[in-house]
Amino acid sequence: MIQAEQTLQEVLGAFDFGAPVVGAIRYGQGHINDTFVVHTQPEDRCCRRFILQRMSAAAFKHPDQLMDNIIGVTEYLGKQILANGGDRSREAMEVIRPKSGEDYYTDSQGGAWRLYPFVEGTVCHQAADSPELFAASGRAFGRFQQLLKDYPAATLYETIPHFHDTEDRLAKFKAAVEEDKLGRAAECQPEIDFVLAREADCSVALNAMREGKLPLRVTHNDTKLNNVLMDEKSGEGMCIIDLDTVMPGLVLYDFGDSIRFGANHCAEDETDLSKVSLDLDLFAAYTAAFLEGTGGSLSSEEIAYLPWGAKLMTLECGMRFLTDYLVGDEYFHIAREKHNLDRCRTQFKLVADMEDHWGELEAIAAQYRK
Ligand code: ADP
Ligand code: GN1
Ligand code: MG
Repeated sequence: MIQAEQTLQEVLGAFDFGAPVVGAIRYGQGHINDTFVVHTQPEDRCCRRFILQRMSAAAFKHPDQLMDNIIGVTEYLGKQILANGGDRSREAMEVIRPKSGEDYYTDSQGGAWRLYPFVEGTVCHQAADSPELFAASGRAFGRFQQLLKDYPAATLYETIPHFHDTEDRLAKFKAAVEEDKLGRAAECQPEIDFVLAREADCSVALNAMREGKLPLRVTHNDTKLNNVLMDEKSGEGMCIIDLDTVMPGLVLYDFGDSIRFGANHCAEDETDLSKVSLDLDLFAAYTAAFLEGTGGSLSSEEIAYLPWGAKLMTLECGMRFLTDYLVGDEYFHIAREKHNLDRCRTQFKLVADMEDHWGELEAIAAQYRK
């Protein structure tokens, strides 16, 4: 795939920004899409900003279906927010169509691009510096799921098939180890063994779902702290972004992915593993807030499985980073050699830490069981 910058001028011409564009630069710390902030200069007021994204071709094979989902979900959320007396322009994403009137623009190289207004007056955090901040993100993700509880799930395309199917992720991981096409497996043997020792864990949530203990809901599936914009004044969660993976899923995916990313004091790619550990206070704060956000709608069984959500999302993500390292870094953006291996190692350190504190995690969740 050619650099997004090479078609940027063409793409800027495909949208009506309502004022001259004065700049467009790379933005944010997402691992998947190519994100740019576009600055425009209207004559009569101050600069207006937009988020322009080239959707990842490695991740999303059907941008038309992806955009269909996003337009459906953002319009639905917009109506609910208006009905609740909220501020539609700040609390929900909004797709701005290209001049052609289609849902997104396809550039001359085949890249698929979309445009959103920049949600102003918000902050995007890369780490949870306090339990209050982390709790605010939990309330927002819990509320997001509540708002979508009656969304017609059957209309949603599966944008990435088997996204949180941990058994499938395990099978793909094993295939990558087997093929070892770049000869990288030998240096990752401890990490490979770590996964193989936890094969049975990969089926825990799926078995519970198959046994009818856990229902499918409409979930976000990528609930990292940097996928919620916080109001810069109140500190509360303002707008949930990165809706690429809104699909039917288990509630524990959304809970677990937030814990994976946010309940420790290190970046996902920290190389000093002695610094990486699960913060139980952050775990407790998020649990309380997420459940508050869901408005008490989770079953006792779903609450009981929340610690499994944390462990499985972390194990699965580590496995995904490792798989990508083994196949040659095709999926996640990397900024240095072995970046995906470094990321994998932090995830497995967190998994081990969760196992060491398993009783405490279960006790925290148990407080909220009915
Ligand atoms: P990726 O899938 O690559 O993570 P995201 O959609 O999460 O892409 O966007 C990457 C980053 O861009 C976000 O973490 C956030 O900082 C910023 N961002 C995305 N959409 C908006 C928006 N509408 N307003 C302000 N910032 C945004
Ligand atoms: C990706 O898109 P982004 O950067 O918010 C990935 C998640 C991973 C995460 C790891 C569509 O999230 O599944 O958990 O990286 N998103 C997709 O940081 O694969
Ligand atoms: Mg993101």
